[in-house]
Amino acid sequence: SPLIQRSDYQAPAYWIRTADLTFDLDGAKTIVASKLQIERNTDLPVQALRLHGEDLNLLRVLIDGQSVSFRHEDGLLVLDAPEANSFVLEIRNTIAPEKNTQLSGLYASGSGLFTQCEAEGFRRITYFLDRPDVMAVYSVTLRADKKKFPVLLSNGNLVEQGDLDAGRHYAKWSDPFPKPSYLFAVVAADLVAREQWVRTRSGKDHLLQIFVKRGDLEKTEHAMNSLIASIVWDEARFKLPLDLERFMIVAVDDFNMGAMENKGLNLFNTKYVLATPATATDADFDGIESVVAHEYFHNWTGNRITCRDWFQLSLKEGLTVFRDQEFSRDMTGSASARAVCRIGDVRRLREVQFAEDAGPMAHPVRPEAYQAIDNFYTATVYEKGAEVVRMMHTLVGREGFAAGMALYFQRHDGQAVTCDDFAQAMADANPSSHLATSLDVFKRWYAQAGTPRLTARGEFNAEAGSYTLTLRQHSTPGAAPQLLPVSVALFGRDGSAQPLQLAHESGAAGTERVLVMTRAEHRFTFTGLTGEVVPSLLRDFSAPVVLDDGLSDADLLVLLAHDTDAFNRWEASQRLATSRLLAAAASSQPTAVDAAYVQALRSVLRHPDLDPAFKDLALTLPSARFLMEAMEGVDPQALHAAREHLLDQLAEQLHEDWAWAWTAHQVREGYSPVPAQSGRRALANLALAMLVRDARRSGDTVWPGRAYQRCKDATNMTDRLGALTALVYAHAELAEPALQRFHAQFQHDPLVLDKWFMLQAGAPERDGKVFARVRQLLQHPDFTLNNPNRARALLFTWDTNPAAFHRSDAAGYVLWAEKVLEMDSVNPQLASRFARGLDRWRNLAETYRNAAREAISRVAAAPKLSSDAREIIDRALQ
Ligand code: B3K
Ligand code: ZN
Repeated sequence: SPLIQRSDYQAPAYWIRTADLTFDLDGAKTIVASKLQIERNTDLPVQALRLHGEDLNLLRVLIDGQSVSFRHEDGLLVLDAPEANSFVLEIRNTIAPEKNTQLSGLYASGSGLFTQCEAEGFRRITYFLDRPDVMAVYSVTLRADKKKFPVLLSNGNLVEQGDLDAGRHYAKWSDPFPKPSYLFAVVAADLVAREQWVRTRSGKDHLLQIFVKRGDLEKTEHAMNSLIASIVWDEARFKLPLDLERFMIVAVDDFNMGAMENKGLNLFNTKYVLATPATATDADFDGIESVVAHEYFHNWTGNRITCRDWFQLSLKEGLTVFRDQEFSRDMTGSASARAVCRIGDVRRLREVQFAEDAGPMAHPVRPEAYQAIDNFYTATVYEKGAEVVRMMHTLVGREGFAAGMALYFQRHDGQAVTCDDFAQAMADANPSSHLATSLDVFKRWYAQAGTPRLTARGEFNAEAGSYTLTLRQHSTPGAAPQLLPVSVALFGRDGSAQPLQLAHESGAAGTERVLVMTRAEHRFTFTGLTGEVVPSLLRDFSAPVVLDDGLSDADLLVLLAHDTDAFNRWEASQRLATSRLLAAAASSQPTAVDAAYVQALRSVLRHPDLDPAFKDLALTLPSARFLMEAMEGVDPQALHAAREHLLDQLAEQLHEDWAWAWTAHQVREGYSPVPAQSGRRALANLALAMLVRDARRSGDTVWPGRAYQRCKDATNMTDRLGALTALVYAHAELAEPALQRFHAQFQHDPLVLDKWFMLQAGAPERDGKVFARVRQLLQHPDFTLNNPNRARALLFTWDTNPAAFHRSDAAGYVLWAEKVLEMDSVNPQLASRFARGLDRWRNLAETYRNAAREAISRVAAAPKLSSDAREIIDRALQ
């Protein structure tokens, strides 16, 4: 397919004002009748009416009641321009939901029918101007067999329902808000709902409903609480109220992503709705809270104001991720738990987005061109996009940001707009901020791909009592300097925070401030210092860059012990680990870990005041995925061996400390997924994993026995899975019986079974056992490529598990190529995601690189490849 360019944007030649749709729903064949009120866009010359349509069976086309001639051109239905500027177009077509394995458009999942229209799924339902700047008011009539499909839902308000002949029934829905087609949704299924009425500040009552399969109702409490909390938060923080009489969430088993913000009718992957303490982990509870919030927040940022075109995707996604991150932080209720959220977000950003930005799929937050838009729902658009919004927040402050949001809604409510419009509103509401005064420099964040590098070097002048910090940014080749907010503090060697008085300034100095870079190089001189200092830069990760601050181990140990910014304190632990791991991976001898580092980790673990969740993060080594980005010509096996060896040493040398940590962090209260409990569980489970690992060396049977016992009698999934993980990751003998028990116990719960697959596919490789297990699991009766969650649990976990995937015998790549092709014939969106497991092949050591190239070329040579997969594969080889 051709490349779509951002610069080619043109307003639509026609507007669709209203869409009156009637569905005769049936899994094998659904009849769609569409009646559209259309107006010609008189700003443009008269031209043919071109409608998108894909996999449709067209029955008839009428304009103002008269049949007209039409033709098909490059997947478009083309009608000669009607004479009238305003007319009614009627179309009748059929579709086959049960054959729709792509899960885009109307498809079957279990015994129900569901839709997914973003980005371009509506055209798989009926012919339409399927682009986000065409916004219509929809009324929808659904007719179906009442027994099979007792629940019939669409966007907006239910206006009528009743029975029809032959065991059929109908429901009429009407949505007063004009919306783009990607926000359209229909559900026809046998479901039950948890319901709750809420009153917003204006005194209006609203009905909230969460629809799930019979039997799942008791698993929806957390989702409902998260929804209510989101409503309250958005009204309090941004004065954005719920504007709908009815807000529905529907859970579906087969879903390509997490969830979808259809107006008033969100569709959710069951993974982000269903949770009980017995079946979901602390992380699952957090995931539900953040995805429910994310989709709810889209109701304003995405739905009330939407995107003009798909290049602007980050307008709604970056902003909405920022909003859900802020929500999750606010929900934690403590400063240290907020920092833990931030660390988690940055960890994902650096593992996934930085890698993306360094590979063949690198693109700006606002991409310039695409072949398949579904390939651009990326970590860059979402997570880096959220960092861009966060930097705006840092530059204008909390109040200023709220003012910018208010101006954005005042200007653009009800419109389809661009990233520029958002940045402009933020700047105009804060005219004296750096954002406004350097808006063009700031906006390079939208236009330039790649992760900037920031080097920082400091010089202390004892005579003058001053410290000069030189900051220099290195953009990727061809890119211009970007605006970087650099949050900074200085610590004395004794760990005391120093005043930050710039040379030309007077007045009281604080101990933390944000330096703003708008050029390649800046120099800042701080005065009034009495001794050497250690700089703490990019606090709370104030800009998404790679920092080279040249700090020594001694400096990092000061920060690890004393930094008042929890993020940088954690970062010090990661930096100490990273330098050791990279050195070990590069050396051919096993490297003995140094006592100073072990002692520093012990101090963190035993620290009387630090939060257990923080300790868990600080004592967790950087992932191999993260480390691979810090190297060139990566040998994944050598890196894995180095990481395993360091873990073994930490398990041994901190044995007593781990044993203490396990005992000291048991949670005795009844289960609740709150940070005060989840942090203790996380640390206890890390300790258990280290103790079971160390048993492999010592021959101890007590800790594996304890872990096995915990697998049996744990009262919540976090602890059960934690214990099982300890056994499986250590390749303990008891892992097998524990896995079997777990399977027997949860075989009827698909979401728990996903964890069972994931755990085995994600285990640290040892003697090829994990890879062999993955092959075996592909044949397991519970495995299927048709369910995206299951495919992801096994295959995506495996192709991001470095040592189980990057094998020196290339067998991993051979399997990868086979599965890309197999998946592509079922579900192209899923296949193209999976295909990205080899994105960074050029960064591998030569033997891996050659084998990877061969596997990618094999996929490229396949006679039939979807445009989704084609784009990924072509870019990989470019
Ligand atoms: N907007 C949807 C993502 C749609 C993905 C289409 N391939 C979910 C979200 O970001 O909220
Ligand atoms: Zn979103």
